[in-house]
Amino acid sequence: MKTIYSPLHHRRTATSELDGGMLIDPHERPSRAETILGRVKDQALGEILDPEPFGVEPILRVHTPEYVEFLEHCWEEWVAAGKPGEAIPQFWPARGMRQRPTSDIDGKLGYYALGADTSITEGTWEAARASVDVALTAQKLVANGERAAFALCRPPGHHAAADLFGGYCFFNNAAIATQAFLDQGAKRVAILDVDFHHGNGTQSIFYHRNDVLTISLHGDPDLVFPHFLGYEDETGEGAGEGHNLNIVYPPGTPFSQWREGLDTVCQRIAAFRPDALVVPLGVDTFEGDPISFFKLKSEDYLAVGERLGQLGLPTLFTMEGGYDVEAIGVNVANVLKGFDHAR
Ligand code: SP5
Ligand code: ZN
Repeated sequence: MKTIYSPLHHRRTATSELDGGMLIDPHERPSRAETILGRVKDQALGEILDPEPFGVEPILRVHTPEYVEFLEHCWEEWVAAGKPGEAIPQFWPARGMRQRPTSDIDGKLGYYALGADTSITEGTWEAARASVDVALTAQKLVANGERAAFALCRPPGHHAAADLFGGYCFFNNAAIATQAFLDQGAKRVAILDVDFHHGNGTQSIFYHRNDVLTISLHGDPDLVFPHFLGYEDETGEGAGEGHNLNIVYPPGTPFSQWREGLDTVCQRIAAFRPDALVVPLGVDTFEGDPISFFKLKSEDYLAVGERLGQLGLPTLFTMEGGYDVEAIGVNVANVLKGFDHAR
C-alpha cells in the first residue's frame, strides 16, 4: 500500500493544550507523524509519495467559506490584537446567547471552536491545508484503481465539522476525501471511524444524507471527549435516517469486545454496497494511550486491518489520533500490514 506524507505537517508545532487546568505540551505533536513514517519505511509497506496541491475547492464542498476564511486569517488577527500566547478559544455562544460575531478575534475563536484543547498557531493553516492535500492525493490513487492507500494526515480531521475546529482537528480530511469520491461519480461511500474518540465532525457533515454511511466505534461520550455527540441513539435524520451508526464502549474495553462491534459494522457496510470505504484511523484505542481507556494490544491491529481488508472494498485510510508516540508507528503499520495480507 502506498503512503502519502508531507513534511509540511511540521508547520503545526503548538506548545499549549489546555488540559487539567494547565497548559501542557500538546498530545498531538510532530513526532507522531515521524514515528509512523519511520515504521512504514522500516517495514517496506510500499512507496511514500508527496501530495499534489488540490486547492481550496474540495475543502469548500464540506466546510463553509466563513470558516475557511477564519482559519486562514486567525493567527494574523490574533497577533495584530497583541495577544502574547497561542490562539485558544475562551468564550462560547452558550445557551441563551446570540450567535456569530464577525470582528473581535476572541468572538470568532469561540464561535468556530468546539473546545479549548486546540490552539491555533503560526503555520497551522499551512499544515492543515497540506493534510487535506495528503488525503486527496491518496483518494486519487484509490479512485484510479489502487486497492488502498494510506494518507498520513497530520493534523488529524475527524472532529472538525463544517464550521468547527477542535479535538486537534481543523479540516475534516476524511469527509473531504469522501465528498471527492462522490463528486467523481461514486454512488455510495462508507466511513468507518476506528479512532478511540467519536468522529463527531464526520457524523455531523453527513448526518442528513443517504449516500454516505457514517459509522464510529468509540469510548462512551458520556465519559469522554467529545462529550456532546456520539451516542447510540443518533441514527441519522431526514434522508439520512438509518445512515449513521455509533457503538460506544466502557473503560477497559479489550480487543475481544471491541472486535465484536467491528464485525457487526463490517456486515452493515457490506450490505450498503459502497463504491469505496474511508477509514479514519486512530490508534488511541491502544492500551498505552495516555488520554484513552481501551485495552487494544499492538498485535490486535493486525487483526483490525485484516477484517477491514476482508471487505474487499477500495479503501482510503486517513490518519487521526494515537498519542503513545513510542507505539504509534508499530500499531498503524500493523493495521496496514493486516489489510494488505487479508484474504
Ligand atoms: C484526533 C483525536 O484523537 N482527538 C482527540 C482530542 C481529545 N482532546 C481532549 C483530551 C482531553 C484529555 N484529558 C486527558 C486526561 C489525561 N489523564
Ligand atoms: Zn482520538
